[in-house]
Amino acid sequence: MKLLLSVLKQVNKPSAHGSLRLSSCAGSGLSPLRDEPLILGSSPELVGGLGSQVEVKPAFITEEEEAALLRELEPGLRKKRYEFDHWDDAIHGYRETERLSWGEACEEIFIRVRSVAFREGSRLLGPVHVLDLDKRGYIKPHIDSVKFCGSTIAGLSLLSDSIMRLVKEDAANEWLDLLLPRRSLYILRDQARYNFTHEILKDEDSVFNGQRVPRQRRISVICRNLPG
Ligand SMILES: O=C(O)CCC(=O)C(=O)O
Repeated sequence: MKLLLSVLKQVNKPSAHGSLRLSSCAGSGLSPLRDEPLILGSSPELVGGLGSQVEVKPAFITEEEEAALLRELEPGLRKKRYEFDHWDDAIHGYRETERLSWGEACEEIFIRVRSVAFREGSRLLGPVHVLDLDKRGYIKPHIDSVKFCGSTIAGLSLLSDSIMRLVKEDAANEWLDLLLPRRSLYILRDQARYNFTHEILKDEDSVFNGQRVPRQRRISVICRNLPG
């Protein structure tokens, strides 16, 4: 993980004012937030300007597909301990693994992820990265290594809703908050991936548009392409 992530800086919680409705949360675990916007930003210009470089697709996988992914992942993850102690890590309270081959049900999911997230001909990083965040875990602001990862990051969120925050690297007042419902897919591309830090908020900071979004244990399953 250290190879992929380099922590740039901690940022203070920004004050909210811009918003954009992207799509509905139907099928997620977030019934109180159904039909609320999934992406908020510091200004409508920023949200509009990033356009398709930031996407959240709610209910991208079904409950059955989530269960199929968990069946494949849980036995391996259970053998590892959550790591809390490394003060300089980009992630706090996590365990992780990588997986190259999947059973048929899961492979179908990845075919769908690849077809919506990556440009045709894009060379993908072989193994899928799996990050298991404890309820107390969180991911600090960072930009993924440009040496190892290409222009696109696409992640499925299992087990919990969460909030991903993007903050412009050279202008902390420019930010987006993404509400990631359980079983959604998020995609970060190009500028959003290179010029903004991204982070997953800790449970106590997990508030979206004034509404508390409790963070449980969360597993993310992340696909990336190769640089160049
Ligand atoms: O857990 C997530 O979805 C985000 C992971 C992340 O920040 C990363 O892999 O760079």
